[in-house]
Amino acid sequence: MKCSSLVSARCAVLLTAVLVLGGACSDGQAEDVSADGGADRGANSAPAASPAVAIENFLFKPDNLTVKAGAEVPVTNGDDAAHTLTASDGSFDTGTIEPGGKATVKVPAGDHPYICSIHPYMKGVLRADA
Ligand SMILES: [Cu+2]
Repeated sequence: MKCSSLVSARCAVLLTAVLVLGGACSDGQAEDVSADGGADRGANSAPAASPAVAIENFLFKPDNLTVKAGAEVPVTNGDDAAHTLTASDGSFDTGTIEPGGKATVKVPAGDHPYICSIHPYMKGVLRADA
């Protein structure tokens, strides 16, 4: 009587362990899927494969982007107001981009803080490795 109840207790423990392991496994798969689909490459990571900057609601998106040196980065203005993307060090300047318009900047090696010259509180950084 004592013996058999001990066995079934062990059995229950084993069963629980298997269930927990099974749960951990499917969690791992879910993480893999989200890692593949994750588009959240941003600050201080490897250069983006097809970098682009969008302007929405008076914000640069992303406002911190790493590209390859010499990369040409399209800048799209999705706002109803005109904007620019103007490097503070003079490396690049889109000039005025009208609402719905598009321009391209070529990013030389280095760190380049930029602003919108019409709305100087709009800020971002484009970086390129040498
Ligand atoms: Cu602006």
